[in-house]
Amino acid sequence: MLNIEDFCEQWNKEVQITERVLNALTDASLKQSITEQHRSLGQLAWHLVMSIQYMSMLSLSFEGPSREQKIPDSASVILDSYRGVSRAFTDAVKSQWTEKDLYVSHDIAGEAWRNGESLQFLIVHQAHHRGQMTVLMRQAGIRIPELYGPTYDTWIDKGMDPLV
Ligand code: NI
Repeated sequence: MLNIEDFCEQWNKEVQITERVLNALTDASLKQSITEQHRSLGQLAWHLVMSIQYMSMLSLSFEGPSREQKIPDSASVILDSYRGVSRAFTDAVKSQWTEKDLYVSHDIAGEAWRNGESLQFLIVHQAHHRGQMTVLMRQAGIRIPELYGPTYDTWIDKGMDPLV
């Protein structure tokens, strides 16, 4: 990421997609997992909230849930937390950084990462976990909203045969 405006534009689109996914969750669905050893839908959803909060490691100051906070068992609480932390983070990037800050490095898990790389990682990492979530959502019998295009459910809505 070489430009704060470009990041915010892309990030805001990604946030909207994530909000659609989180908005589709039900409280009962949060327990859905492939096996008990794997992360549940609720754990993955909360991981997306906390991965934004983790960006405070990049010398950004913004409000978000504490790491000690228990994972909420309410889908609407997770959505509200996501909305709050994603907006606070975006405001912090816009108001606390200039383009030069994108080249500043921070130690992330023992490696030096430029902030621009961390922003790119945030987007890709979120998309990765969102993909995992949609599989669990399907298993939980939830309608899948449109992410990057139609899903099985929205093809049906449009009176089309879902593509295979
Ligand atoms: Ni992760």
